[in-house]
Amino acid sequence: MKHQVISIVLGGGKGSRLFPLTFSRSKPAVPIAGKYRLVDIPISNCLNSGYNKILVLTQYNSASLNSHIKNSYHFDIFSKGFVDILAAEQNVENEQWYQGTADAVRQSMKHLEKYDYDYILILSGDQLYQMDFREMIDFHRENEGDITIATIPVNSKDATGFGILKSDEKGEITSFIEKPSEDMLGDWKSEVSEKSKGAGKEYLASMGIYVFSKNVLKNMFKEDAGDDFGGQLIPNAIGHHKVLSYQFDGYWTDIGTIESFFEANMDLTQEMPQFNLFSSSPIYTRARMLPPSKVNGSFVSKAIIADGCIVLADKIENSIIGNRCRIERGTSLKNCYMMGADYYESNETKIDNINNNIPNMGIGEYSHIENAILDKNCHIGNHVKIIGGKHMQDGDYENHSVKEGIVVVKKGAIIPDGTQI
Ligand code: ADQ
Ligand code: ADP
Repeated sequence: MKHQVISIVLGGGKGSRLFPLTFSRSKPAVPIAGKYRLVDIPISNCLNSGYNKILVLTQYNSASLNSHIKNSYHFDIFSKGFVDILAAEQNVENEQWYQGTADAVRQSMKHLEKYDYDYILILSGDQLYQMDFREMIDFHRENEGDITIATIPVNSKDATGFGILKSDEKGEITSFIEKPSEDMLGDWKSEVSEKSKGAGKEYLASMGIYVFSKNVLKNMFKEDAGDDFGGQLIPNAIGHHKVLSYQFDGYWTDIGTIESFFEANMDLTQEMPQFNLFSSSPIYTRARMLPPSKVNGSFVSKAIIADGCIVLADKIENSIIGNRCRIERGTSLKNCYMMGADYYESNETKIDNINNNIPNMGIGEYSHIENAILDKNCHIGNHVKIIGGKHMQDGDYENHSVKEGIVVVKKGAIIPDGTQI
């Protein structure tokens, strides 16, 4: 009989590292790559692996996540598939929000009771990768694991941001340390492939992707094995359960900060990006029925232009232009992620804009924008100059924030003609 898998996507706590993109929406709903949302990545990996029972756990059940899931994922009734959102809820037994990743799953276990399943697949909501989870589940089954952790070799600089582990020759994990400091790393090198060694990646990191056999997780929750997977539950399991390392050798990146989010998006504009959007395993998202984009008189290089855009710009380089963007003539963009708009402005609204001295949605004429993320529905005027770079101090202002030299213009911001940032 075919085994049954339930997938749980950890949709995020506060998402404060992605602020201001998470100011008015939950982390899974943050737009990436011009037309997707973060949550589409783990969901698509599940669907492409044939696993269609998916729960997304989030602290903030914002309207946009709900509408995205509702409008994107439809299953025929015979498939018994679903993508459901579980937001942290207060109830008689529990007045607190999720206390950590394991606590989020613990509090959701009651919703799982009604389903038949053999394995729980736990995924992070803020990672960019393509993985066939069937191979990981097969590895877990064949090696009779209780818990299997997907792992990847990393260098010493990155190692401090991850759970680092060591395993024996059979792949059984013998020790695990969550986010060690650099001076603790000495003993933690692992045997890795020559290729990884050559790249200086000699530490084996947890990817935060776990397979649990059904009763193992249930029993660990009964024993109160801790609120966080990396901090307590996984280290507590070692020595008591068979915990296996499943080494992954594809592209995988954590996109939990503005800097890593920006880099991952910018990489997609390269000739040979590390993440392949043009693969036979599609990334699913909402089908929006938008017209194809129109470009007129622009020099465009290394750019991704999503649907429904009108681009008259002078130059677009190394940039992602999201759905429904409008960019007027004379304007240039370099190293930008413009997320797009949720709707087109009507002619009446445009007349109101003129009367109220508000630029139309999109970017006006002769503006120049570099090293920036423009959140959705921005109104950026004519002759605006926004030039991010490492010279800038981090800060948060009314209409924009600066993080690691990247300017993030807030959702719906109005940036008048002639503004310089
Ligand atoms: P981190 O990513 O730092 O390390 P964490 O911040 O706990 O761990 O987040 C894991 C995932 O769960 C993220 O997608 C996050 O948004 C989400 N999450 C966090 N708190 C949540 C909550 N209260 N409710 C719902 N979702 C929540 C983890 C592991 C490391 C491993 C890295 C790999 O702990 O061992 O190396 O992932 O990225
Ligand atoms: P996001 O989470 O990306 O910031 P939302 O989910 O809040 O965006 O908004 C997306 C949806 O809201 C779109 O489907 C769009 O149809 C609708 N929408 C938002 N604002 C407006 C508006 N002013 N007029 C018409 N539709 C709107």
